[in-house]
Amino acid sequence: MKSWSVLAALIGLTLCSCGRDNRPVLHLYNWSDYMNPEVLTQFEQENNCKVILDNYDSNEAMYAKIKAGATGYDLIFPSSYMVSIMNQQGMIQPIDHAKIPNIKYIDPDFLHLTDDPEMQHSVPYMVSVTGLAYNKTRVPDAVASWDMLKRDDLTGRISLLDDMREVIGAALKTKGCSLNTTNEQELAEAVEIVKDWKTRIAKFEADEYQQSLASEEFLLCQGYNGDVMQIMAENDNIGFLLPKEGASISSDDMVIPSDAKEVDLAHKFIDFIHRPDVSAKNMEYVYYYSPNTEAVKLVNEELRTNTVVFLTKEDMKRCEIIKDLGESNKIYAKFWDTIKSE
Ligand code: SPD
Repeated sequence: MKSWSVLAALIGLTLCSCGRDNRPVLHLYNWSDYMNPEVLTQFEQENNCKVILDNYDSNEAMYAKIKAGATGYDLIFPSSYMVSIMNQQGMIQPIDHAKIPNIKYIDPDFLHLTDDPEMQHSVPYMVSVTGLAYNKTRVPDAVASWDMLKRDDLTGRISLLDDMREVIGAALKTKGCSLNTTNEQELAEAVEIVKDWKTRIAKFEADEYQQSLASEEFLLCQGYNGDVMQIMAENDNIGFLLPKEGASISSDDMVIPSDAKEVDLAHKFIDFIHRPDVSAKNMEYVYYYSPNTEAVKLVNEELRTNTVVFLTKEDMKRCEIIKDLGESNKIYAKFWDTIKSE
């Protein structure tokens, strides 16, 4: 009997010590398909910590969750206009540059595009542009225009992003307007355009359109360049078009929430992600551009010459960055509700 209880105690002790993990945990909240998992593992190994990653599919969804009281995140990746909103509402904390030596690699030419050029409370992560993904065989006559969304022959095989600024912004571009307009007449006209597009779409979708494109369920999708490039890398039949009327460009930035627990580790992560070798490895996996002057020299030739990811100067001229519109943000939200509810 005695030897059995000793054995049981030993097993219990072993299980207990195996199950214990005293490493600090870094909680990330990022867009889906936006991070190389190997890079996360490498950070865990180099810093003897654990990383937990949660995903969201729009700035507004992330903001609503945090506003509703979700806590526990140490690093979030909102687009620049959302960084501005979160900063004004005291939701994020200052960035300590002394803890991020690799911040010197951030391209200064790029910083003018963000809402926080001094990087006081955010550090750029990746850049995305929004265009149209399409199936080359099934839509061989596709053209680079938002008017593709008016094609009746594609009814039921189209998706639009579930993202108010992206969708209303695209409609504004078709009218030759800024995607940051606060003119209610222009916005009302854009809303009518979106309502017309809505009659042909299968759904508003920001998370699973890649799979639906690959399976040919959807033939035309509004999507982010890197997301589409991830499919194109494995499927020659998918193409990406940057509409001639203009498109949005977004800087998705890293911010530390005010209530973050692992503030030092979050700074370490920002520094790590901008270490040129790590940044290059991340870019090669996600197919998005990171404004890191040294990393862009390290990415493989195939990526560096890829004009879906590394836009040409001509394409860049057609892009406009989404801005925080202050009180007028509410007008977009009101119009978006009308679009979604009808
Ligand atoms: N997989 C999604 C990557 C996010 C790209 N940026 C989104 C910008 C929204 N304005």
